[in-house]
Amino acid sequence: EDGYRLWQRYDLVKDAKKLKEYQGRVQQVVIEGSSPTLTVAKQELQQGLQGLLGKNIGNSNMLKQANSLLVGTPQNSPAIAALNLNQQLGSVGKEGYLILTTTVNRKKATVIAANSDVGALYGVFHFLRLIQTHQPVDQLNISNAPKTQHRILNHWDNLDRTVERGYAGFSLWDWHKLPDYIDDRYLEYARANASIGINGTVLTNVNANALILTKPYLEKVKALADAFRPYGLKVYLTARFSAPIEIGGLKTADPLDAQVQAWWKTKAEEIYTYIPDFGGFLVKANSEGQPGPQNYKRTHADGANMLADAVAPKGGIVMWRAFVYDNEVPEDRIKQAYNEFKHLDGQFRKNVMVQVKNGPLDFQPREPFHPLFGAMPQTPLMMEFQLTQEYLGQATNLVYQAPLYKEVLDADTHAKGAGSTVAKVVDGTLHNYQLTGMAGVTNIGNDRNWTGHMFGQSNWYTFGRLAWDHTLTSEAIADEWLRMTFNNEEKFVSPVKEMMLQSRETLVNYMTPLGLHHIMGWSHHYGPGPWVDKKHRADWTAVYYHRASAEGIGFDRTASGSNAIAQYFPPVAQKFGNLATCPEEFLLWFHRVSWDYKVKSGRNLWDELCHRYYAGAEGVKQMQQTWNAQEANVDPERFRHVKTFLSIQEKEARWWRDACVLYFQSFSKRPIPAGLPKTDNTLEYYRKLEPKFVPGI
Ligand code: BDP
Repeated sequence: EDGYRLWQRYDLVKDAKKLKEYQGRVQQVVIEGSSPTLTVAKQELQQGLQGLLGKNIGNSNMLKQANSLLVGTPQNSPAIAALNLNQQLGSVGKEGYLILTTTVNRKKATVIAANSDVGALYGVFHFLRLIQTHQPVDQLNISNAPKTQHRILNHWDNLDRTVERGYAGFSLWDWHKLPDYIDDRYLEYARANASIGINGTVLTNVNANALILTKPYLEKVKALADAFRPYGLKVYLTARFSAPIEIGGLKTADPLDAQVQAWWKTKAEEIYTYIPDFGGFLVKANSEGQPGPQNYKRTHADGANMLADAVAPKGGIVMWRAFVYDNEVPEDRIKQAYNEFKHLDGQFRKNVMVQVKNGPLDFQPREPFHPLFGAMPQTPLMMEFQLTQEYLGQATNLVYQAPLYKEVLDADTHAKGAGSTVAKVVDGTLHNYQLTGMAGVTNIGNDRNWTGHMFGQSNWYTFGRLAWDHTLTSEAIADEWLRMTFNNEEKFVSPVKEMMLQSRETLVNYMTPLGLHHIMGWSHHYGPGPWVDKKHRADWTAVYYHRASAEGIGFDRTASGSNAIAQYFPPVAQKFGNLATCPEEFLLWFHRVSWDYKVKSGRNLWDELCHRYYAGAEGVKQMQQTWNAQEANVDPERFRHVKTFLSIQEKEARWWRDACVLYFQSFSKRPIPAGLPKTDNTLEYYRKLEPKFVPGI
């Protein structure tokens, strides 16, 4: 039990009554057509049903008996075509599916029907999930389709197999052995993604290496693309903007230069000879030292459009990232993306999406939503979430991120009045985007359990589920994941789900309560570093963001300060900009307040800050208690793994608490409120403790 099987475990249904019911319902699998994707669907059903139902379910290409499971499309299955599902199928699109309890040839049957083979495969995974989570399957009338088109993992994987901000071992892609050796793991990876509806993967780091675009590497990429294709998983690459110079021998990478444009066109054509369904490019340009169009005094639109034109003939897309900041340190870094992109609205080609991080800074434990959402009605904006926990304790901290993602997706931009949620921007319904998507910077590596922390798997799972359907609740996703990954016993699921749901708020409390941000260790971003100052860029320090002094703490982003709030639509700007209405979780993000400022609890700010830090550390102790009480309900291996990691997390939470409380106390000059225990060590001790190196940078 090392976690390798993820949520795809298919162990025998333990509840005898349910087992009987399921066995009765599925006596035969009928798949009439044949294609690589349908073969995968067949194998999945065989493996899944054999495991879950404890018996070999026969396969047939003809429906002969009652209680069959009929899978396919009207094109490849005469039996499905005869059901006349056209109207219902018309509403589920290319990748959606129907799961229906019905009669076929006067025999009771369950039908999984779709418009494409991959739609049928998604339906198969849904059906298996119903059994895995002990749902009834005798009266099904399911119609399901994804809410975003491009549901894409972003691997920040380097060609030497190190992973930027990766905490789960090395890259899955074994470039050295590719293209000849196809590791089973590639197939397991594709299968896991298909099971949650992920349909694309960017193989390489956004801090890109042009070598990936050379012939030997394209041959390797082709091998991966071929392995993933049956699972509906398309391959994308990152494009280094200066590639025409580095591997093309040109003197410039100016996007308006005809030779440069021709180079990219030829390069794209070459890529499509290897990978006919190549998805397109993801680009980080003019950010953190990466080359880009601004090197030639061109705009992001110029750069994106050049690449878009190169991939357009074959249906490729360009995902151009809005995570930009240049060498000039601005008065407020979080304003830059909006300033650089908003005025370009309408200037991008139709096959470009601008990929925007969930918040305007950088994947902090909590940020308000990015003000670009809602501000670019003519440019499809793609959401970028980070699954890898760069700023969230990395691989040792248990943080279920669904509440973070949901908080952003459900936030109201007011772009077109109340109810203009970020989710509606991203799914295209608000501005009628023709392209839609969500990206997740993965937490996957070659660790046996894939994600380093066993519970990191839940964030991969969540990303897929939310990219498919952002209306799912954090609770529902946790429930599914726990049942599939561990077991269906209420005494396990209910307390552990509660623990997951609390975990993100607990982490915010012990790291960055009340809207604090970017106060972690220098460069590696691990552990507390509120004292970090005097680096070569002020906006890479902590003091730039918290601005603590004897008077108070926080970053004034209202009109009296950087006025970043003006980037939001007026109702949002008013809410955030007014101390009385600003949600407390964003207090120090938007406001600079005195230590004596009274918060909602009735405490002054200093006391509240201390209480939050202590509550966070206490919260981890509660997580430990919850987990320890589950010893009898979990296999010893995974029990021990999580238990050990929680004890690391407990130490780290105290480390954060003490370091931050002591550091901020050196400004507030106030005592730690009565009743709270003493810190474990001195501020000096914690300052020295800050690690100089941790892996995964
Ligand atoms: C930051 C990471 C850095 C990435 C950058 C990005 O610290 O390693 O390259 O984001 O998103 O969070 O490009």
